[in-house]
Amino acid sequence: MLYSINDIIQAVQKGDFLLLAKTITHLENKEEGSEDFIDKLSSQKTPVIGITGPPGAGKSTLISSLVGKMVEQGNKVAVVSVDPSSVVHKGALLGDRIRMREWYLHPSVYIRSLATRGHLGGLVSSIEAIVKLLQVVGFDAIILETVGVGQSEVQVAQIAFPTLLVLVPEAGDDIQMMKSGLFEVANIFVVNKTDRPEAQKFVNHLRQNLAERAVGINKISLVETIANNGEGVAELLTVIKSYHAS
Ligand SMILES: Nc1nc2c(ncn2[C@@H]2O[C@H](COP(=O)(O)OP(=O)(O)OP(=O)(O)O)[C@@H](O)[C@H]2O)c(=O)[nH]1
Ligand SMILES: [Mg+2]
Repeated sequence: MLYSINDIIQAVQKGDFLLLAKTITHLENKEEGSEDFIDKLSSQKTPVIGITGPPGAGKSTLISSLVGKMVEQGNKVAVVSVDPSSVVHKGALLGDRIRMREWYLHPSVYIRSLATRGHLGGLVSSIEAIVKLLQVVGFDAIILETVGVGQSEVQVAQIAFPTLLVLVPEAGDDIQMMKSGLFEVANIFVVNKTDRPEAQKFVNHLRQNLAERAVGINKISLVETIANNGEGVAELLTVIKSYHAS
């Protein structure tokens, strides 16, 4: 079921996301006419902020806090979470409903999960289409959350700018991330859960590692946060905006 883009825009303006949601489902399933519909849209440069990192790093908590700051500043925000596993899907979704509870019914916030049933590869083109639609219908920013370390996540990360890699001061995760291509495509490294002991050691180690690699023209930033109490999140938003300004 495809609606006219103007009808979708008008509904979104009023905080009614039903037509948008139905259209996204259509695109997600690559139903007939999807490609044509998307091709006809004029592109918009609405910022797409990528947030990626290992499971449980605090991505959703961070997003909830970021969304709060953005809404406070009068912005309309869409959050797309790409969930790689059907097994944990229901649990993850439930958890997110709790963590982002205050945003689910907010007229300035649209939240959408896309399940991949284990393989993200086939979904990448749908995600591109969905992001293009969200850019056109009147949001001020789009947040794209992905979990994991695979090549497809790297592809998704490249739709966004800047891409945030959320890490936590725990042994193992950092090594895993450094090996993945995500470490190469990330613009902002967020060390979350800095309330944990040994956090500073991790931050120093990471800072050193990044300094050794920082030879190209690409700007790399490191921000420390405690997502569940909002510490560092205002600074993070400022850093994100500095990328959009450049
Ligand atoms: N101590 C501490 N806990 C945090 C912090 N940020 C998030 N958490 C907790 O970490 C857990 C996981 O947070 P989520 O936001 O669901 O993490 P996620 O990265 O979205 O997880 P997935 O979507 O499952 O990959 C939750 O219990 C949060 O309350 C933090 O800065 N410090
Ligand atoms: Mg999450």
